[in-house]
Amino acid sequence: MPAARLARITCLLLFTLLAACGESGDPFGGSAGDAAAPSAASAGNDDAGHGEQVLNVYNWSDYIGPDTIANFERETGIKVNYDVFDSNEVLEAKLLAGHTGYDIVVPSASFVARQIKAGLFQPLDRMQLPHYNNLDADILHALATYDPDNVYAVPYMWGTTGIGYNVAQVTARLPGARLDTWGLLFDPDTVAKLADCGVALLDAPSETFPAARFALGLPASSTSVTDLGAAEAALSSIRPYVRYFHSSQYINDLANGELCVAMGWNGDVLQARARARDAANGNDIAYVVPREGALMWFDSMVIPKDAPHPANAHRFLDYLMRPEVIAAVSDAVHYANANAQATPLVSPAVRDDPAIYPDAQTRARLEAAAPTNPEFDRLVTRAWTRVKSGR
Ligand code: SPD
Repeated sequence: MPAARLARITCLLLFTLLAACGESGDPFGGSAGDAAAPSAASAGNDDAGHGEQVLNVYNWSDYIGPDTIANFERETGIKVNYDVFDSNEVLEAKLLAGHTGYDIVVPSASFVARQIKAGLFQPLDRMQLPHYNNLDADILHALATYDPDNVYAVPYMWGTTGIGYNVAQVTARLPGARLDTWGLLFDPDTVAKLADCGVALLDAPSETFPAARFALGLPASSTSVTDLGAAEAALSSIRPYVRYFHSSQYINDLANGELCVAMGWNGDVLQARARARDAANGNDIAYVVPREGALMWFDSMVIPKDAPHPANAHRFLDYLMRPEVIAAVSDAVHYANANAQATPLVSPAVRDDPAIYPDAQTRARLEAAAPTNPEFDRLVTRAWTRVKSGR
C-alpha cells in the first residue's frame, strides 16, 4: 500500500479517536467466553522464576493465521495454550473476575481505557520488544487516547462494524433497494422481508446500540438516556425478525446460506465470503459500511497483571511485530494490521480491498468507538437483556 494512503488512514484514525474524546478532550469522559479457565491456567508458573515454556493466550475467534501459533512454538519451544472469545463483554467479565491464568488478552481499545484504570494489566517492557518500532506511529498515537504513552497496549488489528449480506437472497427480497443502509436491519418493514432467509445481530451491546443510534440519526456514542431508550425501542421493534444474537456463528452461517443478513465485523464477513468461495456453494457475500455511518475500532494486546508467563508474553508480542508474521495474519483474517512495515507484505487482494482498507468516502462515515463508561453501561446491559428476551 502506498505510504500516503496508509498515512491518510491513520490520520483518520487519529481524527476520529480525538473526536470521540468529546469537547472536554477527556477520552474517559470523566468517569471512571466463553472459554472456561484457560486450558493451561493450572500449568501457570512464573516463567521468569521457573523458565516454564508455556504461554496462555486469549484472543478473539477467527483472528490468527493458520500457522502463526505453530510457527511460534517451533521457533521458541514455547507451548501455546490458545483460547478464544467473541465479544469484549465476555473478555471483560473474565478479567474483572481475576486470576484468568492468561498471559495475553486482546480487548478493543475502547474497553482498554477503563481496564487500565481498574489495574488489570502490567506495563510493557519495551526492552523485550525489539520490533516495537515497526508499529505504525499514527496508530500508536491514536491508541494513546485510551492508553496514555502506550504503556500497556500493543495494537493488533483494526476494522469496522457493518452489515454482511447474501447478495442474491437479499436482492431477491428487496428488488431495486439500496443495501448500504442500517435500514436493512433496523427498518421493521424491511427486515420483516428478510426474516425467512435469516437475520442475525452481534451479541454485543457495545455494537448493537451504536448501530441503532446510527440508524436513527443519533450520535453513535451518545450517553443520553433518551437516546438509549430510542435505540432500545428500535432494537425491540426488530426483535421478532432476528433469528439469533451471536458474535461469531454468523461467519459460517453467511457462508453456507443459513443467514442472509448479519450485523458483523468487516474481516469476519469477508472470511464468510472466502469460505463460500472455497466451498463453491454459490453464496456471494458482501460487506457494507452503511451510509448513515459505522463504528471503527482497533483491538490491542495486553498482559494481565497476574500473567504467569510475562517474559513469554513479550516474546509472542515481539514475534507478532515482525512484518512477515503479522502480514500473514492479515491475509488470513481479512483485517488491517497496525504494523507500518507489514503493509507492503500484505497480499494485494487484502491490501486493495476497500472493505478492509476503506476508501476516503467510506472513511468519512466512520466514527471511532468511544471509551466505555461503566455507569452508563449498566443501563445498556439491562436494556440489552430486555431486547434479547423480548420483554
Ligand atoms: N473474529 C475477530 C473479530 C474481532 C472483532 N473485534 C471487534 C472489536 C469491536 N469493537
